[in-house]
Amino acid sequence: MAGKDSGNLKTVRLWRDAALRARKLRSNLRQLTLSAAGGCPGAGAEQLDSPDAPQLVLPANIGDIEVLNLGNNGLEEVPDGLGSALGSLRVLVLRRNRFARLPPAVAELGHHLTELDVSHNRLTALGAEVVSALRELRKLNLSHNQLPALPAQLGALAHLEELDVSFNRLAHLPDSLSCLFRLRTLDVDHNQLTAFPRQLLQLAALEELDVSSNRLRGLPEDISALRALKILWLSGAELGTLPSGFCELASLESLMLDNNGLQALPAQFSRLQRLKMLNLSSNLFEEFPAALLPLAGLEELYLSRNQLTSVPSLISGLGRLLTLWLDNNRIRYLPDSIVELTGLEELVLQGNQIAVLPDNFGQLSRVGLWKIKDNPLIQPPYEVCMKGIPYIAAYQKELAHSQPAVQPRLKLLLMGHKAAGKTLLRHCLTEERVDGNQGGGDKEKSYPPAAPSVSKGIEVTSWTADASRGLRFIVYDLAGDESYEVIQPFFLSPGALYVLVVNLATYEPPRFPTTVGSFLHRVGARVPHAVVCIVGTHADLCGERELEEKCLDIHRQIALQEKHDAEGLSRLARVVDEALARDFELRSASPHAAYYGVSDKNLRRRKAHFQYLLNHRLQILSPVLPVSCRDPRQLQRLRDKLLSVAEHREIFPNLHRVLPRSWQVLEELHFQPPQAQRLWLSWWDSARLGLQAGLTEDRLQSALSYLHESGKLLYFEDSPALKEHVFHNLTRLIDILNVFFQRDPSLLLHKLLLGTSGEGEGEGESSPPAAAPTPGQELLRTTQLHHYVEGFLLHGLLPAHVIRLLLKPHVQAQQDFQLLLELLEKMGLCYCLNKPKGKPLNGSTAWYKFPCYVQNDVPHAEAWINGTNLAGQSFVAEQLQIEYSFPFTFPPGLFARYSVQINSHVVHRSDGKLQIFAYRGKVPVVVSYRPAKGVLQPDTLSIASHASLPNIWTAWQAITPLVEELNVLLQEWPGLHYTVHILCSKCLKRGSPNPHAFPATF
Ligand SMILES: Nc1nc2c(ncn2[C@@H]2O[C@H](COP(=O)(O)OP(=O)(O)O)[C@@H](O)[C@H]2O)c(=O)[nH]1
Ligand SMILES: [Mg+2]
Repeated sequence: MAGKDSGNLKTVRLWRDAALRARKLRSNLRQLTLSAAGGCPGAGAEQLDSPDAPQLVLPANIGDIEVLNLGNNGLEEVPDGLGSALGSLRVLVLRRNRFARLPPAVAELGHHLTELDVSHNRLTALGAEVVSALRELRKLNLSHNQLPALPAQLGALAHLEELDVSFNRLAHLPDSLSCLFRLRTLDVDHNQLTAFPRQLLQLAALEELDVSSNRLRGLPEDISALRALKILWLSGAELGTLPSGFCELASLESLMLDNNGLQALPAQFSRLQRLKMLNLSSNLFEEFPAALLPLAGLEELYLSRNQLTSVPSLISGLGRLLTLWLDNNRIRYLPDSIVELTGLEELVLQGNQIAVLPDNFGQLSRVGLWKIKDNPLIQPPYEVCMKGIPYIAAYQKELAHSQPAVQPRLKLLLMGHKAAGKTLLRHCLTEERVDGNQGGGDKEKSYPPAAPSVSKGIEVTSWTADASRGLRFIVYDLAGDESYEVIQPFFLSPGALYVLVVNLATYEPPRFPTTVGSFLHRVGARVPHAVVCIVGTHADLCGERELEEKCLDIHRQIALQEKHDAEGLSRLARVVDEALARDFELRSASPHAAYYGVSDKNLRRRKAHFQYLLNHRLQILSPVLPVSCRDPRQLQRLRDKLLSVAEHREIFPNLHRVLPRSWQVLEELHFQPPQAQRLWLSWWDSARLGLQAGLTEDRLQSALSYLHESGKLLYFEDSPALKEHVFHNLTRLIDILNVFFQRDPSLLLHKLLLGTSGEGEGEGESSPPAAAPTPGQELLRTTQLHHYVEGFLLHGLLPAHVIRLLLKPHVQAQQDFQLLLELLEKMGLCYCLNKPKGKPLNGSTAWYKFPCYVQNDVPHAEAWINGTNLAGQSFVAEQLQIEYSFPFTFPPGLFARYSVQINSHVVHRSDGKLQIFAYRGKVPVVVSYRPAKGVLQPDTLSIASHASLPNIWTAWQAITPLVEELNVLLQEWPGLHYTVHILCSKCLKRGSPNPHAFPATF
């Protein structure tokens, strides 16, 4: 049975065992496999292009051969003399050739042939004489052909035990089929039947039947006649209902009923006591089918994509259950008894409405496949659930230890173009109310409280928006300047409220893409389902009419952009659908077909991703909210609006998440003086705070892990260099990041000069020596520093001691400084040029490279003097190139981050603004970013290498780790659409202007 969409491994295993058994039976036989001369296995495309069908010549003395495999040869005829030469043949395999009819020579083998495989050919008819000659046949495979009908003579093959006619064009089956008394297995799936064939009801020996993907529109009541049936596949058969006779199929073990518009099961369904696997996905069940509950032997149950709202507590009676899929329903809660299903290995709950998981959920410790995404979880909070069952167990244990606490906090992100009015808006919103009614003021402006800082850039503050309810916003003011592109994405996290700020005074319709559109794309790519509200500032500078028109225009263009994107995605999803409908064989017939050579499985995965993208659009709250920062009443209206959005339980379940009191206290302690001011805490410092919060050390890890996941602090439990430290002071960290991303040369120089002025008193071992400088020395130093600033802004290069000068106001201790550099590397913002792997530098100056600053268009060629330039080489050796293409939006800063991420894999690298030359061992690699040129040429990122053809494998090995690193980075952008292609250098050799792109499927 081919091409099943079930994801159920057990059944697959069953089939594999059966196949193995068949092969074992054959292994005692004398076998021969032949390939056509010149035919090269795997090069299917080329073979199909050649005009002449290949010819096979049979070797002499093959009279005693019992198994002959002529598969995969592009044959249209069998070799001459086949019938007479093979007097002992029992098994003939002709699959994957180009036969249009059964070769007449096959008839001559009829009296001894027991197995014939003609699948994956171009059969449009079976010769009646040939068929009736095959009277000894036990196994016949005709799948994946173009047969519109089967000859009546088929019914005369009295020994037939297995028949596969799937993936043809059959609208009827011959009546004579009812004579196949010995038939055990029948595949008729993916044909054009319009009703269940009644002939089959006579086949009392039938154990396995697949009638999927036919428009049966119902089953006969007397289907109960098929008493021996163990495996029945009825996927996508438009059944609508099941007759009660269905429940008499008492031998059934595996049953596929997905995608049939079923709303209920017959009451007697519980008679199917032997059922082990049941797939009811993609139906219309609104209630959990109660008739399942007595099926105590059930091991796998699939109920994905229905409309269930609850799960009965009696589900615990299904004590043998290993696999339970309930994703994409409307389930609001799970019964407490679900934790009794301790044998569960797969539990899939994604895409429901579950807010609270039952107590003792952590008991389900065998669950290895766990999916819970897209649920409004508050207890345990989303961040805990996402990390897996052990983390849930730790949370629930902790909650049992200490009281639950609700902590209404919400991250609010202010985004928008430079000078949109974000910072003033933040000040006005968070300052005590101008009308004076709300005296008292907010003492906790800065979160966590910290020394006032001079730097501007990204800023984070705390705003107690509703003191009576303790509701607090953590406000991130994301600088609009392009230089912050690399770090901005770090702050875009799920569950935040996004406020996109637009300056209405300067807004003009043509500016929509840069001031609104691109920001929405960015947020959508990072947080697909984010809640965005649009605030228009500078309302006081606009006339009433102007205000209205501009707000309306923004509104209209957002709708247009959304429509355009959704249509684009739907179009792409349709291409996948069409490719899927065409079937793998046809898809592989021409390299110009869409999704050439891509497997059905990968196509379905791709389709699921499109579906996900289409279902998870940004939630943009309309209308545009105009505000003047000079008008207290308008500001108050905006405050009220933001509060009402935040408190909307459906939109922000996060706000109501339940925490163990100890975790909450731990968090608060981290942000209290004196530790609040420090840049980081050691694990031991944190552990001491933990004890104060009532957490013993063994329980600290899960608490810190939660605080990290929810963005309260940074704690890298998996980094050897950082795991002993807790970075709790985000304000200071962000100030430090800002230092690197303000690209203003005079400001940088100013900071460096400030840094040097206090030199000598610190413990700066690597800094140049400094006595009291003379004016001449002063000048020299200034020139030198100027030089460093230039180098930084041009090449992104800085030596460690100059970085120290820059950070002087923020970081004093050498230890802090080292740690900070580790952190910057971990975040993927810079890499050390000359640090030997795993060893400290021997006294020499470490140089750091910040790829986002590299300005030179082409990499410097120094690194390539010993090597060879790829561009000049591509015609000599085979070029291997993988290209990622981003039709909607390219993640800002991705190239720079990627550039850091690959550093551990390459040597002798040389960086340009858009290109990196490097070596992997001795093999050259090139990474190139090509920004979009209009709509027709999207952004692309490619990874290339080359080698001579016999060694092409070395090129593959060279680029594979780089491809993997990119895939890891791209996982940070779940809402992003991109395609991956392997480019064929042969096209270039043949003089084609563009290489052909084959879809890559990893
Ligand atoms: N008249 C007026 N000026 C505003 C308003 N909002 C911001 N501004 C001014 O616009 C300029 C840019 O604002 P700023 O908050 O720094 O923008 P940011 O770059 O988005 O943070 C500043 O001079 C603000 O004073 C407003 O509503 N009305
Ligand atoms: Mg600002």
